[in-house]
Amino acid sequence: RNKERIALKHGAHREGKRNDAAMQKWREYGLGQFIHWGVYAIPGGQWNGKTTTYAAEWFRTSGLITHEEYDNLYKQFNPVNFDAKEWAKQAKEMGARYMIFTTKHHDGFCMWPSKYTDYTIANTPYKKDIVKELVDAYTAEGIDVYLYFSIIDWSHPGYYSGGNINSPKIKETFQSGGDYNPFETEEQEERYEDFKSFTRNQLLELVDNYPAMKGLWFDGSWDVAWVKNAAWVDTLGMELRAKHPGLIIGSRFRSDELGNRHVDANGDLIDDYDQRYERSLPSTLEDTKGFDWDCVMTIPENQWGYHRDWSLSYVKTPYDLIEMTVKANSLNGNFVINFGPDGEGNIRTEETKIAKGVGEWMDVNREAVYGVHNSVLEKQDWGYSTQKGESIYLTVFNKPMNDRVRVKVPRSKTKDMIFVIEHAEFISGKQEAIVADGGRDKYGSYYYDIVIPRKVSNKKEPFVIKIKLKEVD
Ligand code: FHN
Repeated sequence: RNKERIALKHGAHREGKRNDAAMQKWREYGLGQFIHWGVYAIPGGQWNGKTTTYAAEWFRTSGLITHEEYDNLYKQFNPVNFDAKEWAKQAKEMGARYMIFTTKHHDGFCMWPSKYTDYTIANTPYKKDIVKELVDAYTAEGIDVYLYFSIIDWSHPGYYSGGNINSPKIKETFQSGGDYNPFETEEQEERYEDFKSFTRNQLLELVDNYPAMKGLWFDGSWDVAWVKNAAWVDTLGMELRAKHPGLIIGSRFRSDELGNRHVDANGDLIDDYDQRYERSLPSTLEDTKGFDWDCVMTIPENQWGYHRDWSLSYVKTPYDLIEMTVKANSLNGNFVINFGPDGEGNIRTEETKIAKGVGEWMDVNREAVYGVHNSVLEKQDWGYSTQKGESIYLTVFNKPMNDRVRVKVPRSKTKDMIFVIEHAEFISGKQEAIVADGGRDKYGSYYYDIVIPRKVSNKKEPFVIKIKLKEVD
């Protein structure tokens, strides 16, 4: 944190973490699901025999379809196979404890029957309120729902970008003093006022319509036009929170008045958790700056919406996703796996298989993922460790050739005391582990070897050892 505090009106409204019950629950999720679904699922990255390699949910800008063609796709949107209960069941089986759903992506198409535009699900052959079906089905499964909402809306005549505040040139101009005006004409600025009212109306509508949802997940808030309206956005955030006590909003909603996103000019996190980890994970606890955070991850590379051709990039395996999940948990974050259902409402078979793979592992090892935080152990080469109360979970991804997991225990703060492993067990089958002396290094740190029995060693998946430490003299 910076020493000299800058007086900000619209920076963070809190120093440190939010600690009410809703946020504590958020912190304990461990694993979540993201769903990107909208009319872009109809082309699925392909049009007139041509394929885009770019993100399928951006298909309107791919150059393969005219804007007019794209803007009329909704007239065909009829996902007859959509079964919210089936999706929720699958997410539950995967082990997800929260789900984020795209109510409106950048194209502006609304998956709920918004009163404020005709470009909604109500005017498709399908007609039914998809957001409601999902909120109800997931909530019934005990999975908390968060509503994704794109600030960018290509369907609204008043929408205007002004450029991306992340571009150094734009940020510098914005911050160079004076009253930076991103608008080119007065008329544009006036129309943006309509867009702001529209956005506010839609957000209040979502909060009113779906009281069971737990939070709003914003995206596309990098436009200078939006950033310029930081004071207004801040007020809107307060209005939404007042309507829905406990509402969770991440750092992608608003900027401070100096154009800083996520973290304000004083180094404080804006809103409830850090949303910067898109398809990336922090490497160390220091990287996270002690903020709450989650990571959202695609299964192929940067395809969020449905793309017919998954041969275009590497496709992550359940193993990859499990490793990222546990790594995230070991650094105090939640991990969120994205799904992109097709235009008929099917979750593709590859995704179903992956969800099953992750779920089978979670079935046995969920204790190492849910409600945990970073452990007192330092990062070690065999994998990642998490902790809940006195239980420390070692999730082993790199199995040593000698079938012994060497664990370095922390040094005691009290002279003449040392930590020993009091108890160790493999959580699959609750099998007690043999712990042998693993030596001591010249700095006075102690090591223990946990012997991996053949039954565990023969398995291909990562395994979890639960240990308890005890301080002895
Ligand atoms: O442009 C979007 C993208 O399509 C996707 O929705 C991701 C999800 O985090 N967010 C944006 C890029 O940051």
